[in-house]
Amino acid sequence: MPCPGGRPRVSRPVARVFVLTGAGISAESGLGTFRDPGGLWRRFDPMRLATPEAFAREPEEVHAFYNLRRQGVREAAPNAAHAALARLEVGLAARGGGLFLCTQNVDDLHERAGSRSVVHMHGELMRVRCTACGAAAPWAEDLGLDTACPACGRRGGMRPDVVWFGEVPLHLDAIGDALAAADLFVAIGTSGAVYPAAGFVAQARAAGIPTREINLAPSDTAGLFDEATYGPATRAVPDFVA
Ligand code: BJW
Repeated sequence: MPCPGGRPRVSRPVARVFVLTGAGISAESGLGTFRDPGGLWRRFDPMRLATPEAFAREPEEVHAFYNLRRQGVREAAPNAAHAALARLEVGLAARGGGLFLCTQNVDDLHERAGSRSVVHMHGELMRVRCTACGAAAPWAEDLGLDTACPACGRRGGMRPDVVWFGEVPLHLDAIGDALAAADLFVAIGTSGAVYPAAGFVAQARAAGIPTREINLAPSDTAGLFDEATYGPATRAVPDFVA
């Protein structure tokens, strides 16, 4: 198959594509990013809302923040960039290859655009987890101190099933294996400010895997990419997939 997105640095067929997405891919669906002007972490202190310590100290404040975010996700619709990645998954599979779609986003817009396999390394806003028994379950409604765990019945310990600062991201073994086996690494709409995801491009480079950035503007790690396209995701991602 032709190489999506231009000439690879190492000449070999592109069959296994590793795509890392960030908040920028959902920006044109109306979901705010974190670090752009007006972004969530410009308006709210992440240390007061997105750490386990913050949840232990001020659970009601944390619930209110995530209830608002959940409402935003419910009201948002996937955009042309999400749809293009769903098409890429089908196209690569038809050619005997595969897409490993790893998202830092906690929204469900990739799934609603038709992507069948999505790895949420920072968890999912539309799921809850019980801090008492560990059970996790789908949850699209508001969450509060009075919410009972569907598994153990305990109240007061339900939290959004997302990964906060200081917590270990999810699925790191599968992500590491997929990255090592990839023929192309593509980062879309992520600032490269948060680790370990920000380190994936360096890992890919060290393994000789060609790398491409698609973003509105150069990210913090832009210098590590072989190729880049700068523009809105709804235009740049469909162009890359075509
Ligand atoms: C567009 C666009 C358009 C706009 N089209 N593009 C020093 C001090 C303290 C901690 C650390 C430290 N150094 C490292 C750490 C660890 C820490 C970290 O990285 N901190 C940094 C801030 C320095 N990391 C962690 O704590 C992680 N855990 C960890 O490291 O565990 C240890 C461990 C690791 C591995 C193995 C074993 C142990 C956990 C990080 C959890 C991050 N959680 C959040 C919140 C999730 C829940 C929620 O949503 O509320 O995840 S923070 C937030 O940032 C969210 C995102 O997934 C993540 C990344 O943000 P993203 O997606 O890049 O968004 P932005 O806003 O930053 O960028 C948007 C981009 O889009 C921009 O570039 C725009 O240009 C672009 N864009 N519009 C295309 N239309």
